[in-house]
Amino acid sequence: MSVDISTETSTSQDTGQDRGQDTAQDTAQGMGQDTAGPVSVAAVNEALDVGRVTNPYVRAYVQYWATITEPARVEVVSALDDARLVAEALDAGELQPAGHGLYYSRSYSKDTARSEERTIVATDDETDAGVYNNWRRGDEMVAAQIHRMAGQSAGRTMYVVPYLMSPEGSPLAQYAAGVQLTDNRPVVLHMIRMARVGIEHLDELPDPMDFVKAVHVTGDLPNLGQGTPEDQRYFVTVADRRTILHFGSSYGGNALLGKIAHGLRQACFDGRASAEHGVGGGRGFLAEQFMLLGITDTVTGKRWHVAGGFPSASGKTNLAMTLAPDALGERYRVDFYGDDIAWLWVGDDGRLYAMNPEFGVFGVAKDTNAATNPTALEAITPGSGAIFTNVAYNPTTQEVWWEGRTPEPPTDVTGWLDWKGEAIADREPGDTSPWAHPNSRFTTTLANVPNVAADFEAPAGVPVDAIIFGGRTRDREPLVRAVTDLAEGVYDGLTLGAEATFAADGLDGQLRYDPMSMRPFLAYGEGDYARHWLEVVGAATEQPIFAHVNWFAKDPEDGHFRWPGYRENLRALLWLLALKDGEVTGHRTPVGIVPTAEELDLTGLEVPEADLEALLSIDTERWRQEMAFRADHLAQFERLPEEIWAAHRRVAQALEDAAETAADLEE
Ligand code: GTP
Ligand code: SPV
Ligand code: MN
Repeated sequence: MSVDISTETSTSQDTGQDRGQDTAQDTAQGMGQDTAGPVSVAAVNEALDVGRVTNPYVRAYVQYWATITEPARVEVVSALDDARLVAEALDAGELQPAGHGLYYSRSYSKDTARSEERTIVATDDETDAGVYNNWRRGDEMVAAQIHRMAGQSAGRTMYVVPYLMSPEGSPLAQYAAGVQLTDNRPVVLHMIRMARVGIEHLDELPDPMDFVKAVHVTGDLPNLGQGTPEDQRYFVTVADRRTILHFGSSYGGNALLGKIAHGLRQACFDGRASAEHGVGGGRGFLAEQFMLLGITDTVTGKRWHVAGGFPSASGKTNLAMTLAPDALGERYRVDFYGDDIAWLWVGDDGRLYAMNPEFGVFGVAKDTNAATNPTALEAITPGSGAIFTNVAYNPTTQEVWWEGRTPEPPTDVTGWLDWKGEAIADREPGDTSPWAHPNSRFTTTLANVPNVAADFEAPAGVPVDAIIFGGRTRDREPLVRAVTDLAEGVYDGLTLGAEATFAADGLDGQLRYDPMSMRPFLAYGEGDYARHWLEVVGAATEQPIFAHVNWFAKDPEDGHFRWPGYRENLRALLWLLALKDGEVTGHRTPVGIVPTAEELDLTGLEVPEADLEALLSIDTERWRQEMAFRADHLAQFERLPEEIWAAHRRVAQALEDAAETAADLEE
C-alpha cells in the first residue's frame, strides 16, 4: 500500500541527514530519502485511495498533518500488512530475529518508559485541572505541538493506523475508534499487536467524525534533551478535541497511542462526557488502569469476574494471567481478559459490566518465568509474533534474557549484549548492572495467552463481581481486606498508593498516592472523578464487593516477602468471593473485613505462623498515622464528594475507637 513519491522534486531543505538512526533505516530500505521532499497532496490522496479510506474527515485529517510533519510518503496500514512490515523492519535493522516468529527491538537509551512530567492533558475548561493531570489550555498546547512536530517526519513514511479500542460491536465502540499517524514502523508493529488495526474497524462509525485523532512523531531522539531543562518531549491529550499529540519517543505508552493515551486518558474524559449521550443508562462509563479476570469453580459451576487497579509495575499482568495454584488447580479455572485497561459501565440489565479495550499485552519482562507466570511464557513462544523490547539479546543464538527469567544469567556470556547493545563480555569485573532494562517488556496478542477467556471478544463484556485495589506496601496493608460500602470502596481506591522506595522519595512509611492506579492517566480533576465513580457504580443494581489486596508485605527483620505471591494470590480472591456470596464472615476491623486463618484456603501451601498472623491483622498505630496522610492527600482535591469525606471520617473514628479499646484492655 506504499506510495513512493521519490520521483517528485524536493522542496525541503531538510534532508533528514542528521536524524540519527532514521537515516540508517531509510537508507537500508533504499528509499532514497535524500531526494524525497514532502509528500504531495495528490500522493496522500492516492495512498488513502489505495488504503480504502473513504471517510472524508479521516482523509482531511491525514492531509492536514502531512502538511505539518512533511513525511516523504504516506501508507495506510492494516493488521494484514504485519508480515510485510516485519520483513521490512528486519531488513532495516529496526527489529532483529529472536527465534522463529519472535523479534527483538531496542529503544533509544533515554527513551525507556513513560515520562509523567512531560505528559499533559489539555482542554478549554480550566475546571478540568486536577492535582495530577498537568492540565494546560488546549490552544496553547496544540500550537506548541504543531511547532515541535513541523517538518519532523521529513524523509520518513507516515503510517496511517486506523484502530479500534474495543471488541467489535461493543456498546462503547463509539468511543473506541481512532486513527494514529506515526512515522515509526516498529510503533506500527506494536499497534497491530495491541489494538485491532484496519480501516474496516472504522466502517460503522455512528458519526463519521467520531474517531480520535492521534498523531505520533518520533523526533530526533538523541537530541531531545530528555530529562534536562531543555527537554523537547511533550505527550499531550487534547481531551475535549479528542486529539492526541505525542512528540519525542518511540516507546510504549508514549508512542502506541491507542493504549494509554486513548484507552485511558481520552477514555477517562469521554467516560464522563458520554453520560450526556445516554451511555451506561445516562451515567457514562469508567476507563481504568485495571486488569480483568474470570474465576470458575468447576465443582459448583459458579463463575465470577474480578477487575482491579494496581499502580504501574505492581502486578496486574501477573494476576490477570495467573493460573490457580497447583493444589487448587483441579477445582478452579482462571480466565484471562485483560491486564492493563478496563472500561466499565452499567448495562441495560442494571449490572456493572467491564471489557478490555486492548488486543494485546505489553508486559513487564522482569521476573517472568515458569513459576511466576507460565501463561506469559507460553504467550511468547516461537511463532507467536511477540516483540521483546530492551531485554538482553544474543544476536548469534537469537536468544533473549531478562533478570528473573532464570535464577542466574547465562553462564557463557559469549555473544550476549545488554539492553543498550553493549557486550556483557566487555563489562568491568564487578559490574552488576542489570542485563535487561528494569522496564523491558514483551508485546504479544491476547489470543496468544493460553488461558484467555473463551468470550474475551464478546461485545457485551462481563459482569463485575469484585473490584480490587492493590499497591506495594510492606507493613500496613493485610493480604486482603474487603469493603462492602460503595463510598468506602471509592475512598479506598482514591487512597491507593505504593510506598516510597527510598527515603528521599518521601517521608518514611508515606505512600506515593495513585488514585485508582490512575494518577498518570487522569483526564480531569480528582474530586469530579470520584463523583463519576459514585454515579456509575452506584447505578448498578447488584453492587460489586470492593477489596484492598497486598502481595508485598515484608518481614522487617530480614525483608522476606511474607506472602509467596503470584499464583497463590488466587487464594485471597477466592476468600473475597466467598465473602460476597455469604459463605464466610471474616473478621471485622476498622478498615474492612479480613479473613480468619481458617477461612483462607491454604491447601498445599505452607506459610509460617508469624507471617500469616501479620498478613491477616491490622496495625492500628500504623493506620492512625496513615489517616493523617490521607486527610492531606484528599484535601488537595477540589469538589471531593461529601460521601468520600464521610467514609474517611468513619474509618478514622473506627481506628480511634479500636485504639481506645486496646488501651483500656492494657490497663
Ligand atoms: P504495568 O504494565 O506497568 O501497568 O505493570 P503491572 O501492574 O501489569 O505489573 P506486572 O504484573 O507486570 O508486575 C510488575 C512486577 O511485579 C514484575 O516484575 C512481577 O514479577 C512483580 N510481581 C507481580 N506479582 C507479584 C507478586 O504477587 N509477588 C511479588 N513478590 N512480585 C510480583
Ligand atoms: C504502564 O506504565 O503502566 C504500562 C506501560 O502499562 S505503558 O503502556 O508504557 O504505559
Ligand atoms: Mn499499566
